[in-house]
Amino acid sequence: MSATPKIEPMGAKVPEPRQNDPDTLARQIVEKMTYSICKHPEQARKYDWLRAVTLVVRDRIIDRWFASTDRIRQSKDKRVYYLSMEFLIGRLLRDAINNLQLTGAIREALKRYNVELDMVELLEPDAALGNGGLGRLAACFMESMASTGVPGVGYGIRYVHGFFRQEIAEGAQVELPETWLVHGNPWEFERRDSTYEIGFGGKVLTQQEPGKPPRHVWRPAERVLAVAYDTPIVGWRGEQVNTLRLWSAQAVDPILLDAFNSGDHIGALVESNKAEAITRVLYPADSHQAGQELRLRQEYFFSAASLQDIIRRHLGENDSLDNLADKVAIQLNDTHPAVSVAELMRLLVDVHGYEWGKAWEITRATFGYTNHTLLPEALEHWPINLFERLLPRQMQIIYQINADVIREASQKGFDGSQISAISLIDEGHGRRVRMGQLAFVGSHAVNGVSALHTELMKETVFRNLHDLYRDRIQNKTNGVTPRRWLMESNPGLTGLLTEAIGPGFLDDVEKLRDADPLAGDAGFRDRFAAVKRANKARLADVISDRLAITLDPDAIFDIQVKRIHEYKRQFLNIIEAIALYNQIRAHPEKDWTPRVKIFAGKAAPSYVQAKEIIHLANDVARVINSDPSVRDLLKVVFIPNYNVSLAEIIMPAADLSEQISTAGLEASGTGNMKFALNGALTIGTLDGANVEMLEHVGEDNIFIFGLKADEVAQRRRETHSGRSIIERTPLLREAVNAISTGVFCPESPARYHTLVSSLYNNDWWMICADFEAYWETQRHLDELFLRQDEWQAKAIRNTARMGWFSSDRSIREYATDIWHAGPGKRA
Ligand code: H2P
Repeated sequence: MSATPKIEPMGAKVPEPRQNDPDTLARQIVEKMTYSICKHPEQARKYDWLRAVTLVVRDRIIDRWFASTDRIRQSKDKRVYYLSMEFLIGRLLRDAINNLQLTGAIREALKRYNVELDMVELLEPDAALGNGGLGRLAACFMESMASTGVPGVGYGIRYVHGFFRQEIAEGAQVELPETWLVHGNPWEFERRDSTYEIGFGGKVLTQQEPGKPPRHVWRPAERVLAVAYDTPIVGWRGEQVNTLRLWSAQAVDPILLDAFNSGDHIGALVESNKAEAITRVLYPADSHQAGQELRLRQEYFFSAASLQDIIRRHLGENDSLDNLADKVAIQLNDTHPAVSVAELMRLLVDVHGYEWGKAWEITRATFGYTNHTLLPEALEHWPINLFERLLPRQMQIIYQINADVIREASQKGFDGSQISAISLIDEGHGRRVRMGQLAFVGSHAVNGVSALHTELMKETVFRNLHDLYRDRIQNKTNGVTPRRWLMESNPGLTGLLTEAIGPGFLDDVEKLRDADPLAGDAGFRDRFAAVKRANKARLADVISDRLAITLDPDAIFDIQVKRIHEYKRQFLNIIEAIALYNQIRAHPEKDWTPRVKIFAGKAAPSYVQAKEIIHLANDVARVINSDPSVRDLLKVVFIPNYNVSLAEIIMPAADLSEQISTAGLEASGTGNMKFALNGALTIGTLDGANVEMLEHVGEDNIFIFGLKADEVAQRRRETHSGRSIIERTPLLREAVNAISTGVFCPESPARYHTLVSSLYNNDWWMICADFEAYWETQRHLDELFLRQDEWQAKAIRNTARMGWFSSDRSIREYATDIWHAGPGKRA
């Protein structure tokens, strides 16, 4: 037999220096339009242009993708696998064009056909495969791994319907399905050759040979196929392209022909529907335990597929799994993929014949776990009977891990209550598997996402596990990618900074520090303010188009955008808006600083209070915006359907960023970083990463108010109530009365009864407790805004000092301290 001839892919070794001049690009766009889309360029519709441009850019990415994959394979470097149930990516075209530095040339090329690049970019649907901060962080991390040269692969789920589309009907949130795949997805490549079978249910057979440990064989009752779809993630300057691999579920038999032929046309499809349901919809709950069987199926499905894929790749390049932890780091993004710990143990012990102790050593050395929240309702735990029915062998393994952990704790002298806190099984609430505990014990490193959050993890949720494994918890403060959140979303500021301090900050964002002294330069301050004003005008246009509300770009743009949650306290912000409204009407003679309060965000469909907060914001907006007595002084806006693309317009347009969570509850925040990087001042509590922002930007440039985390905990222990505070605080009392007497909803005056009574009763979120401090700080900011020189100087210092909050820095820390991988750790 003759040897297989070696065929080099085009451009794989040295990415062929494709011509990137506008002429070549223009010609190639028309070529794609003709031969790939089959449209005469004169008949091309808008979406055809999007597709043609994407395909031209994609060709350039593929060259680099091959080169990166080859380089990683040959170097045998350790790979990093980021397992995440959510990747909130947004649009990819602008990101790719920017990172390949093709923006100017493509804009020019399209102009030849009278097509605007901006128009084309706006047509791309957002890939909204995530709920909020956790999913967006995963997307920033993917981009930063590619930009910093970490050989990273993201694993997740290819949801057919991502995060729901939010409409506001008569003030209330309505959820509609989101359909990002209707026009096809030119970024993804289906990989039929990477298809795995995933089992559910069934039974475990135990084989016992004399003198040997028992062997367990899982015989699942149900099988589903996991099919891979790959999306390239282009790093800065296109030097490395990594892969995001998303799994789609399919039935092993697409149709049961026997059933179909006997006339049962619906029954013939039941199995395939059941299989495909696994990856059909993203669960729209952020900090709430979803609790349904489908969710556990999703978690196991993508964990098991990813592990099979990782092991196949490893065994293709290594003789055995003995060195798995030297070549592979797997990061669990929250507890959602925590079942991977039990699954890897099953694969090592049952399938690859490892002895239990050795398997545990490999497993622990391979996994790292990131915790993103301390909220008890978000810590996943599954009823034992559900877990056992769906994953019988994994349940046995969890019991065995638990027995080992409990033995270790007893040997170290832990008492009964400490052991029950450590146990992987919660005996108190109808017996449940605790996924946080499983992820913790199965990982060599456990991290929080800001300094404060990490300390609180040690003191609260993982107190006893931290006592047992003292070196395991470490901190990795979140970050955001400066490519998307500065260069792409704020070209005006990027241009100004490049002129002023040179382009060095594009490669190393910490060099923004060089702009710090410019806070003292009046000319620079004016130009900085002009950029901000233009960004505010751009947002005002969007709001005018969507909501027919006219805004004055010279007013303070005071913005709170994020998931709607009681602990994030949009309610506090709304109450302050009402109090301000009352004061402006009571004292029209005062010199009020014009202010626009902007809100956006989605509530989990089942989260009643959060939906009421959205309703209230819209009711308040309607009344205030139609009251001529405050016309130019106060406006309230709720922008529907907050998503990544809208955030890219909002972040650069803020004067003031609201980061006002009840202290101790926001693990980090990342919106706080995006705003400040774009020159907004922050009003916030001493919570999450605000604490480190204070350290970096300096106390004169950030506005911190309110109770601290330990004070909140103390008040909660003292059964604090809001009633006495409301009674003694006239501003608060009037605002709360206005809500409870139906001023904002005369058609249904009792609408906010529950929300208001939550304030009077326990004031759990410390809204009443923090109101006065918040109000005072806001009035101080009103005055400051009138002194524009001072305000702009502080804004410049924010931009200049936020470089540390780049996700490149976060990724380097993960790579060094947890993964032992990346450019600094070449094998
Ligand atoms: C969560 C935390 C944030 C954190 C983010 C990423 C779960 O995001 O609450 O404080 O910054 O993860 O670590 P979110 O609330 O937006 O869903």
